[in-house]
Amino acid sequence: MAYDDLRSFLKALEDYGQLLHIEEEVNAEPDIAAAANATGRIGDGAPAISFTNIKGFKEAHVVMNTIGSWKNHAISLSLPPNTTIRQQIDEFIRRWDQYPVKPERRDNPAWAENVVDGEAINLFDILPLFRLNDGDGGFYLDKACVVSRDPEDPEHFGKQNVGIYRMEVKGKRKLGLQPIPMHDIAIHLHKAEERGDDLPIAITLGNDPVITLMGATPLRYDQSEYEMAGALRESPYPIATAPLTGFDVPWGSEVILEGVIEGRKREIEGPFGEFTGHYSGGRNMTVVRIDKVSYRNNPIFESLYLGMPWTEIDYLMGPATCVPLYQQLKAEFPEVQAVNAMYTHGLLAIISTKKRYGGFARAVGLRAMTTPHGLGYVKMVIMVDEDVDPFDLPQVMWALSSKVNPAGDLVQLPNMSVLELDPGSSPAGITDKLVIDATTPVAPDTRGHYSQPVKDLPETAEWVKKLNNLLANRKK
Ligand SMILES: [Mn+2]
Repeated sequence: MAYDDLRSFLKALEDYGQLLHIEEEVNAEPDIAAAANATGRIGDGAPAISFTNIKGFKEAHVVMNTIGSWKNHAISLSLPPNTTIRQQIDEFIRRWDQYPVKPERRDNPAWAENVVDGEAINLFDILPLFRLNDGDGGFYLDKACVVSRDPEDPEHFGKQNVGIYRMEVKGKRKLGLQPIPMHDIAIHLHKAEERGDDLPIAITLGNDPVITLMGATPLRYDQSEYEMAGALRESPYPIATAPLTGFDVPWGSEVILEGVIEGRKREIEGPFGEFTGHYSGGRNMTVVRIDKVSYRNNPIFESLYLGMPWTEIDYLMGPATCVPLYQQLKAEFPEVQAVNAMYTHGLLAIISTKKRYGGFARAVGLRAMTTPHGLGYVKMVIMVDEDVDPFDLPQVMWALSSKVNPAGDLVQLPNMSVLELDPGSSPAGITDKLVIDATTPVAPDTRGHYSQPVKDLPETAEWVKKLNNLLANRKK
């Protein structure tokens, strides 16, 4: 069953025993972030955590790590909690093919219960803010969806974008926002600024998990995140009209902030501990002015801890990165079998493919770098044969160790694009990229002497079953 809001998702997590209530009184800093950080250190079944007893805060309710384990990721897709990673990705791919599913417009969103306008806005009153890492330059909103439209084509539903961008709360109604140039919001902002305009935005906080996953998924520019959310949750996605901007926002959000990115204005933002496991420094970023806030009574504040992998963001972005890369490659190269881009948001990707002819795998690796996500992320690709599972890292290591001769298997491309947050890039945003071809050469590439592969014996599968049965039934 699909979740229409954060609260129904929390209920499902609770029912599966995947929501832990922290009842003792905690300090907003550092306890909330430290506890969320700890969920990434207690194994793959980590729960979401909920705080309602926070020293100095009145009626605050903060939830962390809602998607931060494979169990919770499965529940976010309405799958049984023990669904394997590979099954979750296969199901994600299957549902993706149902795109587009038209959204359902609903009236009377709960977030319309309270409204504050203009000078009366004080985000510090409405949001229980706290810092995440001890070197952060301020309070961050890092799990909110930001909705914007193409200023040259504002009625185009698909070009309306829903994305997650980090935002620093800098004043009562002032934010800093990082628009990564490869992301859709940067295209909208660029068009607005060319016209000398501000870019209106609607920021939605406290959302159902599927729109959060979609906000982190690199769709094509004109593909609608709401129509993909409908496909992914297997029912029309509920949207409502935001009162100030008229944008389409989730019907089930806890809080809606509306305002503008002020055109041609930049101020220092950061530092902030990032998904790369490194801080970004303070950099010039855009400035947001909030003009209207709408929120539910006693809104639940949702945030996400990130830092040294793995943390919630790695689970959130893992399948959401693998699946679009797979779908976009598969559309042109049906030989592609699987894509594992779960490491550091796809800065590294492992791709298995059949080969049409010599050099083919290297060509597929290059293409991955020019997909919408690849432009800003895919810095290294490991290409493996069709019988190697990219999700099985020992198999990948076998391919790397036995199939690679650097003399012909490395393709290094100088001075390519990557997001500035990549700590190795120099200058920031420019890096060499590398394809490592760990596939077996095929004609006319006749390098090496791979002879005949040693395959599992034909009877092995039968023996796997037999041994498993014997083990399951043996006397303790
Ligand atoms: Mn988009």
